[in-house]
Amino acid sequence: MNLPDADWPQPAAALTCTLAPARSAACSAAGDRPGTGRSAPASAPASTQARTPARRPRAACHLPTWCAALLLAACASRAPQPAPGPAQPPAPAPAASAAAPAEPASAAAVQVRPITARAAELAAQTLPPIEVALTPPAQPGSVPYDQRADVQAWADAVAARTGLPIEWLRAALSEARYTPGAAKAILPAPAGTPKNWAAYRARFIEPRRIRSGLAFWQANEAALQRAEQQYGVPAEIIVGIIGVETLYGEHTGRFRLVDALTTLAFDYPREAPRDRSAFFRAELEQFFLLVRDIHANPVEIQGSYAGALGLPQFMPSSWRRHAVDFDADGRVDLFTNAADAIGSVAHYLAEYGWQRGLPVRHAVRGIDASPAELTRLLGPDIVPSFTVQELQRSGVALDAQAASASGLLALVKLENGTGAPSYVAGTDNFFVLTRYNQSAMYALAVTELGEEVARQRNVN
Ligand SMILES: [Ca+2]
Repeated sequence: MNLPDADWPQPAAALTCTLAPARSAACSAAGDRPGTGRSAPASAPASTQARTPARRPRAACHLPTWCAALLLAACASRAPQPAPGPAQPPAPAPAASAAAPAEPASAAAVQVRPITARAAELAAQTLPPIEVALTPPAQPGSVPYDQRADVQAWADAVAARTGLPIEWLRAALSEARYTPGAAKAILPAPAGTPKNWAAYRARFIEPRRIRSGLAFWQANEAALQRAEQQYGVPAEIIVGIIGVETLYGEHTGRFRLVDALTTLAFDYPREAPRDRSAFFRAELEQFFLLVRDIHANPVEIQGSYAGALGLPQFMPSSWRRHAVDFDADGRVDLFTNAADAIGSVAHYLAEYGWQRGLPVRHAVRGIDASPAELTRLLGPDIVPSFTVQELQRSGVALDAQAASASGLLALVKLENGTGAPSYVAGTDNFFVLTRYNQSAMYALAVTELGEEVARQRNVN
């Protein structure tokens, strides 16, 4: 989503900062820049530490011509705003945080229900990624990105589509470094690695995260309450999401976004089972538009290996599309502003069809179904497809609360390694949670973390 006009800087004063490389004091405008004042998480895993390569001297911001070009471009885009770029991409989750890697999407070949229709509608509003014939060097990183023909062609197309000055794009790409850690982290777990809900749950529903959740809730009670009133999303769901994503801002990622996204956009690992580089090229485009929107320096923004940002780990497209200025201070800041993060999470879920008052899931007390029947029930995966009565007739015993449920349910299976699997009956709101991170385990973990924080909050 585009920021309102009020978020644009006054002419000249702050514009040049958008172009300034990190160490180019000549063009570093004074003023606040979201993303730069955020405290670096001290306890981030070593594997996520950002590289800080020596940078070549750059002439970028000492060139008044293209500094002026951006000024013109920015002014031109005040009214009307430039055409919105692609927003939420269709397949990948917006919050692919290092803390909670997404599970692969499961096939759900069932009829499209209203809730999924809304998700599809949002996806259909996106612009397709700009396609280029990739010509990566044999050794990733051996040729600077700004000197690669494929990257140059992409930058030209982005400039033409968005109005971003080509000189600025080239300068930013000249700063981008191939990041092996991002290329490695994006790979799925080795084939044959059993999923384990119990282990996954234990990572997130644990004393430290619960304590932080209690403190976060206490400190942000008013914003959480307002978000619940405005968007219908319970405080505990928002608390669960921000807790699982970043431990309430402690682990927001230490990859330079321009490095991680450029790496995945143009040097997506060849050994990956699926090439998602087009998705990351779209996100890189959105990232450059975002730093323009928030007047940030592209080389100073840090996030996850997959390009997720801030307290809620929004991808750049999600930030631009769904983030809100929830404390009405005139700018959207998901890096340091908890109220903006809270409102943005709630707005995101509301946009994807969150239903006020609908539980996330019902407990499955037991299943007495033939293997064939169980396979049929699991076919739609996370997509709510069965009435309560249908599930009960098929031998699925649900909790008493489910008897009064009117919507459709999904029988969701969670593997427990070599142990017996767990099952829950997911509602439309369970499905909405998977629009944040396409993983049933993720949806259940945020739900249970939030519930546990709420329970302890009521006890204490
Ligand atoms: Ca704000």
